[in-house]
Amino acid sequence: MTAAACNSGESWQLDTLGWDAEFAANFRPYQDQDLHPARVAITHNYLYQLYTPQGEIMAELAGKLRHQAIRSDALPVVGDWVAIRKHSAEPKAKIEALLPRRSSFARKAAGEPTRKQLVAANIDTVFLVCGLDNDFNLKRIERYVVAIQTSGARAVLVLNKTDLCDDPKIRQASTVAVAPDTTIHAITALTPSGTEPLLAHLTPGQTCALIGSSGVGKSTIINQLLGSDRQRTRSVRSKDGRGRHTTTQRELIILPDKGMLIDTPGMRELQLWDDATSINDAFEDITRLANECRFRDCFHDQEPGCAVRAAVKTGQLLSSRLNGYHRLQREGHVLKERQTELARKVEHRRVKIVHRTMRTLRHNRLTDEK
Ligand SMILES: Nc1nc2c(ncn2[C@@H]2O[C@H](COP(=O)(O)OP(=O)(O)OP(=O)(O)O)[C@@H](O)[C@H]2O)c(=O)[nH]1
Ligand SMILES: [Mg+2]
Ligand SMILES: [Zn+2]
Repeated sequence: MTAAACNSGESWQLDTLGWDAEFAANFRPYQDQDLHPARVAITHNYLYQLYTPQGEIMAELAGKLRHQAIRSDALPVVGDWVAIRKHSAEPKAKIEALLPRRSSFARKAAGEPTRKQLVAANIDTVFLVCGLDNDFNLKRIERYVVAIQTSGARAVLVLNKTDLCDDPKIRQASTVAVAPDTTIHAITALTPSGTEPLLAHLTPGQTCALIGSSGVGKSTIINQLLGSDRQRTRSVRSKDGRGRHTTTQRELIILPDKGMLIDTPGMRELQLWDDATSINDAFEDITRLANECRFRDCFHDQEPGCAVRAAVKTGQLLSSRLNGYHRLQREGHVLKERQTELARKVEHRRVKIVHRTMRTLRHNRLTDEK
């Protein structure tokens, strides 16, 4: 083991790393194979930095997992639990298996709208960090909250930089309409007391990821909660207030006695991955009202007997909320159509290759027979 241990001399109890009865039950078959559990802290191109009760170690994928790597969700991501084999003679451990995920956060891969990219796994809470300066955007907040709820994690909205905003209370109130049932904190990360309200969401064994645009203060918040300048931070650009993409890798950070935080690089644009079902989950208020619509497949648009539009009329439901629902529904449909089109193209190409191979084989056989 000592040979596999890397830089940090620290070691952690499994439950400090978030291990519980459910993960233990899923791990049982691997225990019999003399494998050990570990949690992914950082991934670097098929090389993984792991937290284990024996300390921090480096690991690579075993052949079996490498072969599954064409399926993007078969690869470990930050926050994943894995089963490893370690030989004291080897500098690196081998990741033999990936444990089932409790939650996972996906987005459409940058520049490739039809490919899903997993961002992190086994997250309990996501701090969605938004700046109360130029970054503030209600539509984006609504979209992110849906994506977080879809992932299986709890969303907490953090409106940062209250010191740069004249009316943080008004802005906070306006976010309630697009993110009902979500805890919202308006804070400043510049002082330790500013980030104190966030501590309520951090408990030992719990994992909390911070996401949001570049420059909103994710790493500053983490440093403040840690009480040390562990993460690099950089001022926003003076000409437009945008961030400089300072954090470049996702990383699981242990806060002694307070759980774990995942710092992430600022995302330019997070786009929804999931289908209409998850949108319905995120718009539970509308789904509940929809039970009373005359038609089961009501779009809450022009249909007669629509209980959702009736609720907008009486003021029970905000019309902006229904508009948001319609917008996200449309987006979900567009994505689905694109995915179907891509699947059709892939199948078409496969059939063509099969035909061509058969033709070549037949041709070769005929030439041989001559
Ligand atoms: N005025 C003010 N500035 C803040 C606050 N929080 C963070 N900042 C500043 O905002 C800048 C960007 O902060 P970072 O923590 O690097 O932002 P980030 O979200 O980690 O950005 P990326 O790593 O690029 O995604 C830094 O100069 C911070 O000092 C705040 O509450 N008020
Ligand atoms: Mg950062
Ligand atoms: Zn309806």
